[in-house]
Amino acid sequence: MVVLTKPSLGQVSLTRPQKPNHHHPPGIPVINLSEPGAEALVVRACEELGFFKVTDHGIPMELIAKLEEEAVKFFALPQTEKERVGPASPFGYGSKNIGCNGDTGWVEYLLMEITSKPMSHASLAFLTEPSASSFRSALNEYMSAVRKLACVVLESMAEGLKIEPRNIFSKLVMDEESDSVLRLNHYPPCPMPEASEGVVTGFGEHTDPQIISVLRSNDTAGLQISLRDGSWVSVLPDRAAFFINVGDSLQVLTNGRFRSVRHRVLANGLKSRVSMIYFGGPPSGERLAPLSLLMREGEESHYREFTWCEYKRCAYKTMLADNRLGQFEK
Ligand code: GA4
Repeated sequence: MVVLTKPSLGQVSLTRPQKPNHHHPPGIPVINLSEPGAEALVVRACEELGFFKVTDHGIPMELIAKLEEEAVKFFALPQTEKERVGPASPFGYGSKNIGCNGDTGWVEYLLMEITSKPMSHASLAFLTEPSASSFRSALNEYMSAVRKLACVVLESMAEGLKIEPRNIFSKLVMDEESDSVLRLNHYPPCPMPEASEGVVTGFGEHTDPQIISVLRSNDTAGLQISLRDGSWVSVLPDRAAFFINVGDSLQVLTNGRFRSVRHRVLANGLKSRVSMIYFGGPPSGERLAPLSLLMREGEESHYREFTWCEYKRCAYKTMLADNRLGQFEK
């Protein structure tokens, strides 16, 4: 049996508890992608929330469970073993510190770069060790399945928006050079200090910089999304489903029609939460600007053109909660 020593809260920041929301919280759209008319629901969800849940995604549960099991095994290793992976700057293992500008959370994680070459070539040397071969194969299988799912979703967005070609968005994440990331997060059960009023930040509020994020978690709650009025809605966990986030780059490509959703994760007092997220980004040199196909007559671009590489460079200088797109608004 593995016994984990109780982690200490240290300098992890607290999340201000919000006043109870008296009106009924709106539901999160649940979309079955193979259902007729799914495209229109996808577009509506991207416009209103920038977030929805996908069922009937076709990714076998075994493949998902295998990666979860490997992640749980990894996070149960002694701290010194985990740190051998190397710090997440930007790819590697991180604990409590997020990014490099002072953000902290009640979380530990592995960040991995996705390259067109199988994992052997990727950033984390430990994955090439023979003992890591089952972890590596679970990651590779999961990554290619989830990337395909991201494509199906991006193609249904294009279809719902009635723009062609159908792969106008998906080609950006399918490109050999696409700059995508896989993140495994572990939120250990958190000893709740009294001052926290039961609310400790697992991962602080932010929007994702990429085009699309595809998230899957175990059965532990914690994820919340923010509505336009600034209130937070808790997302019921569903280990069999995937959750889709619109990222900043897709907000730009649609000239603000799709909303890059602010979200955060609160720590749980009792159970640990494990999540795995694929962030689909464009190739480094890709120029991002609103698609002219989507512009109505007389509509002006809300953003100045920039390359993905330029956006990332700026993003890594910001703190999680910052409004990163603000710097690129016209
Ligand atoms: C948010 C989305 C992804 O998790 C991530 C994060 C990245 C990191 O954890 O290193 C960033 C964050 C994310 C946005 C602003 C910068 C960069 C931490 C941070 C403060 C991997 C990403 O691409 O951007």
